[in-house]
Amino acid sequence: MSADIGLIGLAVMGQNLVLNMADHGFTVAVFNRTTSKVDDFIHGPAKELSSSKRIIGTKSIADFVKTLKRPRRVMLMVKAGDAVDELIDECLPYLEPGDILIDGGNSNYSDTNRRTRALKAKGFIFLGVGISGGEEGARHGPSIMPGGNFAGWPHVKPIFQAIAAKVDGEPCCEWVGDEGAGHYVKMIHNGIEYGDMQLIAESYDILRRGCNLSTDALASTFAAWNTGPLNSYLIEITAAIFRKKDVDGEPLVDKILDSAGQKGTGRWTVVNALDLGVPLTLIGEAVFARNLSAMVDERTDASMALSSPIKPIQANIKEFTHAIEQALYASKIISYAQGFSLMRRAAKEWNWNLHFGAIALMWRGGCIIRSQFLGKIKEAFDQDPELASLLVAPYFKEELLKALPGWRQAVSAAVIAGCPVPCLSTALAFFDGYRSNKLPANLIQAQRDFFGAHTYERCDRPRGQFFHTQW
Ligand code: 2AM
Repeated sequence: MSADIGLIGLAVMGQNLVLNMADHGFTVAVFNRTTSKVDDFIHGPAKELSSSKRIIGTKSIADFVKTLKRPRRVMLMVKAGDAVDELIDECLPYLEPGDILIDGGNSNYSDTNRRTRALKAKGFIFLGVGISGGEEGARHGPSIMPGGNFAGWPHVKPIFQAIAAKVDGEPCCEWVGDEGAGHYVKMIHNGIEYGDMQLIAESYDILRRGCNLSTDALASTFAAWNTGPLNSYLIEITAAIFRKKDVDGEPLVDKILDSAGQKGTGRWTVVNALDLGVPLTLIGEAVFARNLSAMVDERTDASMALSSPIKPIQANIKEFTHAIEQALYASKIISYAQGFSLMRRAAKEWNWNLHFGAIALMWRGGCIIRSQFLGKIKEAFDQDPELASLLVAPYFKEELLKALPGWRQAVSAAVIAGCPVPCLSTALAFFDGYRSNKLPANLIQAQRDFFGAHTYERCDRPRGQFFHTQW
């Protein structure tokens, strides 16, 4: 009984988390269904740490559980879905009430809601923990978003905060909320990541196909953007991608097939937004843009039938590049504002006490969307935790209004040139819609009343009175 925590599931993320925990002085027991992977790990990447007994390999769940200190902390890093339920069922006979099961995989928050409740009823503590940062993050400091049964938090807090990324000395790991809140916030993180990536891709497209910029010039442009308000991991790696040459010396990015994959968390985010009635337009467009990109053959046929649209953009490239930077920045503000609005709505729906400043801080380092910008979001929520939308926070309001002329210029130039900019343009449409005290929904209400007697409210009468007209 010497291990501080046990981890089941030795794929790369699992392995790297174990190494990270052991590096921070924790003793970790490991198990994997295919037990040869335990040997491979113990004799491979974990060799040094296992010879000093920091990492203990086991070959059965019974042996695995025997090595754990009480209350036992069992972390699962396995494929989301049935595997998690199966493993929980396999572990339970060896555990006792008060032991803690932790799901660190990419589970759907509704599964985590269900598991937290079911295990609580049996006396066990369940935590659903979102982890972001990929393989590198897991090894050297991920962003960790814990939720579930709060009773488990004190037992894992020292471990998770030790291994998480740090920004200004603060760990990118704080309690998120009850039941599936941790996995929910991780899902939103992934949705925002879809949006950020699509915004960057659209900016690239305008500059590459619209303005005919070389990949070297693109690399310099993105590197310069990375020193300003767009400073972030994704902008940084984008500059590096543009610099990378293939074996023949040509830019590698030009040779990569333009068909984007997805694992589904972006889609989950958008489906959830539709269910909760929150206009998450930017991430929605980002998911659809990936869908459209994947229709490679159909697009190829259509490009011949309809002829490709691009007309060169004639502009002062320095000024125009700055306009795109502003469009990208403003659209990013819109996307995060939409994402935080969705979380606020979800918190109400499931009675989660979400701290939005803490969430922004968790994303500030370690994860894929990490950026300076998230520090500003944290400040905005620190100043006003009840903020209705980031768009009306004093700092972001100023930033949006400053960026607006460049944003309009970039979007309209893209539209005229025929460069598809679904996310940059939906962001602008949302901004203009959000700040309109008149939208054309009066006509929609008239139509609904016309064909279906759905009734309407009137501007010149109090809310809540409904009228019907014989049209
Ligand atoms: P494996 O090595 O035996 O396949 C990522 O796929 C991780 O999840 C791997 O460690 C894998 O174990 C594990 N995994 C997937 N399905 C599982 C299941 N039903 N039971 C236990 N582990 C599972």
